[in-house]
Amino acid sequence: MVDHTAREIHHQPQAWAETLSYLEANSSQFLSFLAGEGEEVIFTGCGTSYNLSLSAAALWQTLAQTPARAVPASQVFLFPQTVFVPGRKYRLFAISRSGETSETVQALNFFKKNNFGQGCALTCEAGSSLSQTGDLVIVTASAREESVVMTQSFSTMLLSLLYLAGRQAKKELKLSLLPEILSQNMETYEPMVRELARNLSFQKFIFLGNGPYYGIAWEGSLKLKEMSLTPTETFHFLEFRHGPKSIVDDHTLIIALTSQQAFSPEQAVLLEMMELGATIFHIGSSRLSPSSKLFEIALDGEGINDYTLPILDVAFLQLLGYYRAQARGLNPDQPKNLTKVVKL
Ligand code: F1P
Repeated sequence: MVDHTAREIHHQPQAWAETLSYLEANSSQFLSFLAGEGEEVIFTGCGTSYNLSLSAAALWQTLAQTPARAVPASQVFLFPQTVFVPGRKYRLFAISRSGETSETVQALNFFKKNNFGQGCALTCEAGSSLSQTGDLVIVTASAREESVVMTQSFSTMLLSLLYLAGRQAKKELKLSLLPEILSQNMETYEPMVRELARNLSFQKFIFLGNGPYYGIAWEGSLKLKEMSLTPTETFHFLEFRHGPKSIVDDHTLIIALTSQQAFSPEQAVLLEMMELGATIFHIGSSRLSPSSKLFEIALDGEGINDYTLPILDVAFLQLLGYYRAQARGLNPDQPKNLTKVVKL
């Protein structure tokens, strides 16, 4: 039975390709927005769209070399003094698949009403409330979803922000290679991820990521939680040593998103956790030493770097959540307690 979630996870390469064409065709409009005033860039959203903001901020600051940070939409209007400094100008990216999440719409309206700067609405839904408010509106319609949980919408909207950051930085990221890279590697590694997800002996799930991978780790953590009703935790790699590692045992699965920049210290953490009994699901460019407690996806080659690898990682985490939900007899299309949009 092909359900919405499975179909949308597998549609990501096509959504990416179509969206890159859309971005290229409208790039002059987007780049003129970016040329405007704004000392710092704020990315905001809720749930998955906040996780997206975490990665987007890390990628943006690195590439565009302007200060960038991620803030949950509610904080924009509940604690504005912790987000904005009076007198400074900002650029806000309000991110929402539906374009109807109350907090995100309220955040963009609050930002504009208080004249903090220019606001961009990034959504999959043309004509949504959010899209009526942005000074700039980016609609990734190719990533529209029927599912409750966000999958292709997350990676496609993040890819759009990476595209803009790369254009801002005048850096050629070869993003057009990514759809085929993802398509080939999903076909190669999906069976392994499905086998891992079906192992119901794991009781603790820890997600680790650094820099732009940290938001991806949070997103993988949320996917597993939403779809399979599994408690999860998320840390920066080395933070995990400072106490939380106390819970590691033979029933612990660590999902590790290593980087090219900090692979050596990340690898050291993983070797230590394997000695404590953990099984590792590793996605990265370099390989760890073979082990019976290691499931590994190695992604390397042209077009794969610490800008693009975070976006490639997320599809495998979506598959982990999807297949564990199935293994637990749950319907990923109808996650317990959740609705497609949270309207207050
Ligand atoms: C945000 C969100 C999702 C969550 C669920 C409810 O949606 O909180 O992150 O997974 O689907 O909505 P949106 O603002 O991006 O539409």
